[in-house]
Amino acid sequence: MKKLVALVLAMMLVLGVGASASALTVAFSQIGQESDWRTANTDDLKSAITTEGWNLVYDDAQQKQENQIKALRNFISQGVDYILFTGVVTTGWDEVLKEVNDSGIPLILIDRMPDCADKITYAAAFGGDFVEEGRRMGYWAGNYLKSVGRDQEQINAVRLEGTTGATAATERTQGMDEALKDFPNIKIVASQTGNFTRAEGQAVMESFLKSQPDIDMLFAENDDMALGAIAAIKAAGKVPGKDIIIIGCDSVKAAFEAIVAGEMNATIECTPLYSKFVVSCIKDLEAGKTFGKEVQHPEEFAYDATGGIAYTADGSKTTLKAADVINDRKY
Ligand code: GYE
Repeated sequence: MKKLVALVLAMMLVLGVGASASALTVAFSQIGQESDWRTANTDDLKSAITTEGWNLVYDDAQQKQENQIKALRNFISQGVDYILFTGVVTTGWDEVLKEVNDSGIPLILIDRMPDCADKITYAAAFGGDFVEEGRRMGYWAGNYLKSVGRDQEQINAVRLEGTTGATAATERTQGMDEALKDFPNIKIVASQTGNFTRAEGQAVMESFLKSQPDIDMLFAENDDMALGAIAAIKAAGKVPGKDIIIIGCDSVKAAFEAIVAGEMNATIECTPLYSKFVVSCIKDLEAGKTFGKEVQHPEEFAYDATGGIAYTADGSKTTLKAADVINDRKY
């Protein structure tokens, strides 16, 4: 009898029959924890993966590319089933992503795309359209000024850029510069990185307020930097949202609160919620479906105090009122 039990157990081991035999292992190399957007993105993906009953291997790189490279190599040696990846910067991924390809582990790109994307193989890609988000920041600003009769006035704007070398920063800058060509009264007089964090947004805004005597507008490439800047503006004795028009990006709940309080003027949406795309993508891949190489962008909106301000080049999309959506925003 004992022999029989041992034999059955051995066969189960060989066949991989057991509690977690069918559970997938999904690894996720995350950038860090710099913003409310990032926290929401991490929580959303982590909880969706575990809710599916899949095993999660998570790594927080603390904003360091070398940590992400190490994490990816660990994922390969652990033989995980899927790798989710977003890169802190755009360049320098060629070698390690080729290693991922050589391992045969399907790679799913999310959020920030690496510049070697056309040279590697990946199963699918989901991310924001950062150039378009930058354009929307510019169009909202120009159209808002028109709506309050200030389109002939010279407007001095400062800009808080995101992490240097990150697609979310360089592409938002690019889109904004493109849109602002249509509004020659808005001039960017200073532009510097605030690393997508509140603390650095505040510190850089403090230095802008000292070096620029007359700031009318602030473009912050994420809401966290806008919120940091609001503290700096108040400390300098100015009224955020009135003396200085503030446009952020992401549309996190804290930005809606600032808009409702009259301290911020608009936020262009960039959703952090990728789990619904990623989970169904993995299920489809398991069922043998394939996806193209194009990045799939979720539908996104823009929000301000009044609603009704056009934020696209063709004027076809207009803002929603932050006060109307604030209670539904979970992050
Ligand atoms: O806008 C910012 C975050 O890559 C889209 O990273 C993301 C950006 C987001 O830190 O808040």
